[in-house]
Amino acid sequence: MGNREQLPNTSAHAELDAVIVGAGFAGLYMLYRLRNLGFSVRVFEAGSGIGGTWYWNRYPGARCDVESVQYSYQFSEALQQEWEWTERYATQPEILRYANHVADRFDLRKDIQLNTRVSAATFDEARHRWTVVTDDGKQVSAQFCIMATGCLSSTNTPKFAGLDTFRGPVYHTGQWPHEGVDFTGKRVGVIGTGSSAIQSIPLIAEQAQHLFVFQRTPHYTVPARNTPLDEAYKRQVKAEYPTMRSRAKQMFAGIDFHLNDQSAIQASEEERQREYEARWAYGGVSFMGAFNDLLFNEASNATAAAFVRSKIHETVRNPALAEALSPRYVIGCKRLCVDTGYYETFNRSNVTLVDVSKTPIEAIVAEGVQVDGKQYTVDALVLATGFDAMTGALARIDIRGKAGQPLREKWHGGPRTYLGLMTAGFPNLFTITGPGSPSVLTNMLPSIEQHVEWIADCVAYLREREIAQIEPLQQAEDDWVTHVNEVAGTNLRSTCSSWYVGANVPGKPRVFMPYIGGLPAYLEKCKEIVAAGYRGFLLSGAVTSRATALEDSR
Ligand code: NA7
Repeated sequence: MGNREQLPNTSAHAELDAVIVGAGFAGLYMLYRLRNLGFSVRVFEAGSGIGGTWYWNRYPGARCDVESVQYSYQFSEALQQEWEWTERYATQPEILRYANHVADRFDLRKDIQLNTRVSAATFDEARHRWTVVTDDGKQVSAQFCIMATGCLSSTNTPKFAGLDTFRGPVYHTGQWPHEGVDFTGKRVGVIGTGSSAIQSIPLIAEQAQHLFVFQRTPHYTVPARNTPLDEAYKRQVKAEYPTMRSRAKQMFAGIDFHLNDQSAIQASEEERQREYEARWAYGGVSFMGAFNDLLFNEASNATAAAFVRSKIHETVRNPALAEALSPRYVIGCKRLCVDTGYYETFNRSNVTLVDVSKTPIEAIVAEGVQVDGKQYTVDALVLATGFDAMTGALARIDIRGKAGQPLREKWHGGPRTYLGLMTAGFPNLFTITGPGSPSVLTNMLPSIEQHVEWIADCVAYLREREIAQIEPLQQAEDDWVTHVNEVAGTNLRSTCSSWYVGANVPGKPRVFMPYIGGLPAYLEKCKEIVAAGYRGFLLSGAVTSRATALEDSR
């Protein structure tokens, strides 16, 4: 099961309890929860397989930069006991195998329709239901429409003049060919130096005859120190999973790591150096936990930034090149990258860094890339140019709420939500890890699980009381948006041009999209609101007829 031909229920008359858009980690778990509640559910997935991010991002070196034992579901103890992670940071193929294992283990595929992109969703006010239209022209009706569309799923391809005249293949890291790409003997150009570029560049450089890296802004990256997981460690983690997971929930980013609760500027130069060296040697994003004020105090942040720059200069032999690779802005402002051999790669004789910060890429021509009147001849181009983050996937769907209002219009000046879960005027529409929730600032898996569980509890609550719809009150949403913006203003992360603020997509309104108040505060807020009878939400309408169960219509 799983492709659209084999699911007979996609007829013009299909009546479901819920439609879920996307079969990544959010969609899979949402399906599991709703099915357990006895809801009739259909998942639509644009890809020809499940796994979301991990289905699309198959570029060389793609792996998670949260440790595997933490970047995994915790809803099933049996699942976490039986699954064996092999490396500290799992590769894309391993994570995709895990997603497929979950789908099989919980028999999820029978309700997932692959190769089907949702093109529109319109709220029918009289019936309190969503009409969801797919790209094959079919439609279904569902009481609830749940967007599990991902935060980084709509790729960003800058409008380079002449891109379509390039004579060779062009690959986007976020839409990598399934059969892989062999760059042996090729001259390759990589545009971008974010996380996807930083992971793929060392491996492309090993294959290519010559690699040109077009860098607009250097990114900070710390070594991963990836390693195979030994049996003793795996046994220990499995024995302690519940404790580790609950510790993680107390952490700002939902990741269990040691935060040194000391200010960087109050520490001595020697203490700072010792702490940064220890974290650099340990590897990974816990580098930012070296001191408690790195993202709140510019002077503290500057000490961490200077330390990383010193490491770049130690690693890269050519001082001018090291300087060109050294960022000069707040560390952690753009998402901190985690690498294996990135800076070392620039010591290779077959790698050239092309600085496009002051003289942007003029054009792509048939033979390559033109910068500042100079042509860089390449046989293949890799666009590591990122995503229209957080709102891009939703904006691609023509979503219309009450009175036919388009979501794109409502969010014209930036996304507006209550808790990142719902938006006023669009009843019964949920966004898993939507803008206004901690989402991308946290370990995505626990954040996904929390949203899925919140939504499942909410729809069960409505069903028990035969209530037809829920939507945020305008005031509650306005207050939440104000709070999200206020908190963003206290954090150094909002101070630079990153995809968190939409700066990578020309014309996108500059708004800090995720909620930066930290996971513990957010979890508390969500709980409180439910305990107060869904404070800030309007629950209305009586259910007249229950949707026909999917099983009945087969
Ligand atoms: P990112 O982090 O958004 O990186 C995209 C890169 O592409 C970044 O270096 C951009 O430079 C560069 N870029 C974008 N447009 C252009 C143009 N027009 N010219 C030159 N360079 C350009 O995307 P990733 O896929 O690497 O990572 C996204 C997230 O996925 C990552 O944070 C992890 O959470 C996983 P800029 O910095 O904007 O100057």
